[in-house]
Amino acid sequence: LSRRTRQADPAELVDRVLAGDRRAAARLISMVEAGAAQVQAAGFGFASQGPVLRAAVELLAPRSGAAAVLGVTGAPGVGKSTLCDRLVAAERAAGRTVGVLAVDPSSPLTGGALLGDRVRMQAHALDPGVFIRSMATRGRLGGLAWATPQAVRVLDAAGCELVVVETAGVGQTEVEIAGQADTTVVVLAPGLGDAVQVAKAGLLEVADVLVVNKADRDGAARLVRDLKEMLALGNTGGWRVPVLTTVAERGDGVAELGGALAAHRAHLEADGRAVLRRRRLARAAGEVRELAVAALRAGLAEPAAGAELTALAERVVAGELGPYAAADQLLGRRAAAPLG
Ligand SMILES: Nc1nc2c(ncn2[C@@H]2O[C@H](COP(=O)(O)OP(=O)(O)OP(=O)(O)O)[C@@H](O)[C@H]2O)c(=O)[nH]1
Ligand SMILES: [Mg+2]
Repeated sequence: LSRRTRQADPAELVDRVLAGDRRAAARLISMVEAGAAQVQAAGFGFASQGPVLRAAVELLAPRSGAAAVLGVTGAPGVGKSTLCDRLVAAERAAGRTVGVLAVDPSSPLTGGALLGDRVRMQAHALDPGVFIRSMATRGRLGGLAWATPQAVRVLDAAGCELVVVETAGVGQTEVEIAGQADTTVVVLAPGLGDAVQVAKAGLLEVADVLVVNKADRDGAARLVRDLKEMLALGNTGGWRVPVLTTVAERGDGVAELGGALAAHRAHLEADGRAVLRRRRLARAAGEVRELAVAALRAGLAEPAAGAELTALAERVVAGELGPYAAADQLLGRRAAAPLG
């Protein structure tokens, strides 16, 4: 009981994370998850874990940034987790430490996948070189954008050489998160959405590698052809997006995928340095923006702000003030409340 209720000491927690202590990393990610839930809740205010999380992330920030971040995204059920599991095995065989963050596994579309991820990745459960974490951000996606970069930072600081972020779904938030990885793999499967849907969702633009998984099913060749045609229309820049086929369940094509990922990494470290820099900036900018927006919302949810809002609303109703001017006043007086 005392372990659970004791307020953590951020400096001690950070020391343990930096030493690669999995339980400390898990605890910090739980705090991120709890924070995300509060970000999503209407009228949230940061509860007891806020200050600890804030202090810990600030201490971790200068000690992170070494990890390669791989985004794996695509429609629910295409086989992302199965593929990640295979990639983790390959990375481990090469002696590298890996962290896997499966985000939004509890969305209504994929219900139950949380358990599925655990089962699928169980092969690595006892491997100290692998850290697998499903991060539930129930319901709305607001918390996802807030939580993901911070959770990546924790795994990075904990010494994971590769951090894999799996996001299920093809909504704007998932696409944005995927686009903030160093390398993004977009996974498709026959019968689970076509190339046009992927293009419409903006996934072609963020894809560095396209994978048609479940190539044991009918329609894979067609999907590959469609994707290649679409890529031919828009393929510019120094990197040619490969379209690979895999049967993740059997491990077919996974070595080729590993080769493509290594090639993209090499590209980012040579001609693509500007791309890597841009993506890391996008990741940091997203992190900062989400914290700022959350702080602003927290400030507006305070009772004092509520009273001021009521007073302003009365003047709007009375015709004395326009709604824009009222909003300006509400914001102007209220520098965002510091988070935590
Ligand atoms: N036929 C076939 N089935 C596969 C293949 N790869 C994965 N599957 C199956 O497809 C189902 C979904 O696989 P997951 O790896 O959970 O897919 P996911 O994309 O992670 O799913 P969500 O996280 O729910 O979006 C599972 O039943 C897998 O066993 C494949 O190459 N061929
Ligand atoms: Mg999955």
